[in-house]
Amino acid sequence: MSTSKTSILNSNGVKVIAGLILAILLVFGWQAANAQEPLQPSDLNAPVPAVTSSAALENVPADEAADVADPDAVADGADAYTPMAPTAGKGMPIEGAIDVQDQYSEDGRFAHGFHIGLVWVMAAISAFVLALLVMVVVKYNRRSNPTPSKTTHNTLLEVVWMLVPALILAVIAVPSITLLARQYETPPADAITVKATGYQWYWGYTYPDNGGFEIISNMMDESEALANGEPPQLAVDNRLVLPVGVPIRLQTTGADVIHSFAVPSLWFKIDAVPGRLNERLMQIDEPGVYYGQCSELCGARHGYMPIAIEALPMDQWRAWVRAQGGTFGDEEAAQEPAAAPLQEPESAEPGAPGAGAPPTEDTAPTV
Ligand SMILES: [Cu+2]
Repeated sequence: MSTSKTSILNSNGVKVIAGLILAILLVFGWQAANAQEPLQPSDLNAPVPAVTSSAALENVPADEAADVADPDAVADGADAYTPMAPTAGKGMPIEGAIDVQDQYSEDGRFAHGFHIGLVWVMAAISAFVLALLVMVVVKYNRRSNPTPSKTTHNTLLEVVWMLVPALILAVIAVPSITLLARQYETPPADAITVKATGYQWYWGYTYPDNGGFEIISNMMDESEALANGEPPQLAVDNRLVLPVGVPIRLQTTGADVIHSFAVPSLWFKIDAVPGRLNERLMQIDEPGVYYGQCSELCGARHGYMPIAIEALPMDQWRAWVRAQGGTFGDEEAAQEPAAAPLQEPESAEPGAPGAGAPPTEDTAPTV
């Protein structure tokens, strides 16, 4: 009786394992197919943004809007700045997406590539182990292999299964430690400093290099966000406006409790801790709107203090700073009256019309 029970278990076991393999392959295949598909604007839950209050930006794809906007138009006047319309699927989560968000910083692209590579390594190892498992189940079950071998050791095999995983880990360690080091890279001395302060429950952005003005950023109402063509619960009333293509020293601190400043599409996350100033280098590749959220449980409205970064070309960013009443260190220096060039007085030339009479015995200095 026990024999028949075992053989039933065996044949059922094979079926169960075959079913599992099929299921895993299907899930993997579906994920791989999805990962390859380019993100479509229609994938996005939020409506495609078309509403802006600026005539210049209307009917222009948002990724071109920054180029089309006339820099002179925003050069002076506090009311000239118009918040950029976000691009669907850029810098924001997409419904149904399974990969990390598309990256718009150098570190982000490096990390994304590493992530994809790791997924393939994991998939290969999983498939290999699964294949071994299936082989054992099929080849060495009681029916196909009634008299099992009594082998207990195999030196070569044991060395190989120690060395190969160790080598794989050593290879993975190289990009892994590189990424870690890149994330801790100190901003260069000429980086633009911006400080993000976490409050319960909103963000404040200070520009110490530009006169120290502060922008207070609160979450936008859902209806207002949707009317603006922005993703609800991510849109804010006042964005953190930053220049593209230059290093930014982003400092964080907490005014009350620990918050965390995180923007997935820029591969950026750093805690904002009361009594402590953290800083990290941020560099944004291209103009756009990039959304993030507080990523440290900080109280009742933790989920309602989103981050929205608007990255602008340098001249437009400078115009925005001026519109906020900000200043620039280099401009203050330029406004100082130029000092007259130093030159020898005319009288220094012997025999020149302005030169005095040469010293005589009476006028010559005595030692
Ligand atoms: Cu928070």
